[in-house]
Amino acid sequence: MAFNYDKYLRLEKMPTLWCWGCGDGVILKAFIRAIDKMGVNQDDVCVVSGIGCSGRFSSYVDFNTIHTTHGRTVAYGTGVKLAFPDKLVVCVGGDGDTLAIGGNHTIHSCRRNIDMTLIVINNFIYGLTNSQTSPTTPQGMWTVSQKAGNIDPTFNASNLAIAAGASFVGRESMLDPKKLEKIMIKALEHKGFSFLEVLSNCHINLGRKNQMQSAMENLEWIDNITVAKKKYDAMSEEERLNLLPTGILKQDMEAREYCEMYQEIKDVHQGKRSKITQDDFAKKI
Ligand SMILES: Cc1ncc(C[n+]2csc(CCOP(=O)(O)OP(=O)(O)O)c2C)c(N)n1
Repeated sequence: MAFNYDKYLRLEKMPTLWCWGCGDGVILKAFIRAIDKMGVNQDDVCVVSGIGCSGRFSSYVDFNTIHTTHGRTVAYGTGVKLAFPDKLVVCVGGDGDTLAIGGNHTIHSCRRNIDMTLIVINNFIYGLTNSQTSPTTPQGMWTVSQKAGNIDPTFNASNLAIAAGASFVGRESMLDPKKLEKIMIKALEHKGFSFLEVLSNCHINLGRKNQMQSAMENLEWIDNITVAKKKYDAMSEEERLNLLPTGILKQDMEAREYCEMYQEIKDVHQGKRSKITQDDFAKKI
């Protein structure tokens, strides 16, 4: 039987505002399939997205949703999760949304290890606003804000999340929807903060202005800069240059989850337990 996407979509919002061939649609489908496979009730999911093409994500899905301000996805997501720890909270944003204006929120969410997922749709550019440089734009590429070529050093989003303490970090591209669906399930099921970077195309506002005239050429470029982690690990430093490993890059099952610690704070104030001390965190010091 054909998969019933309609069950999860706000059909009155269709067609989407995304350009023909945009990877955002592939990512949305993988997400819906992942939720369906996990068997989570739609009312138990909250999708929070910010501003940008990727920010439209929450408008199209029939879950609890918040379409919030630019860069504040994880701040809103944190509020929802603390108020409703039983809900599956999923934040979605672009590379600009989550790493530029929202960069501070992203690194502190990684640090706190609150049990929610952040899907960063990395299309290497500010798509919606027509091609400004983002923190992940490769150096040398044309952008509307750096027409002579981008000179800003590039963030490796997943490495940033690892360094900031996210307990799950994964990267996939939208080239293989099945692989994407699988890693999404892993990220969504992970207890703690899961950071999932999904590489995607923006052939309209990145590709065709950078010698990739078609969606296919933009996809080929993504294919050329990605390599499975296992292969990547076996490569020399020189071979790894400009390549991004895909797959699960980090998973720490031991890190303490924030909502559980927050409950302990509540217990202290309600006289149910003694104050939290450094000894409670002995393992982490
Ligand atoms: C406070 C604020 N600053 C700037 C903007 C303008 N703005 C809207 S979307 C966007 C960037 C979008 O890029 P990205 O987050 O990478 O998402 P994409 O559109 O590529 O999916 C910007 C700068 C805004 N809406 N609000």
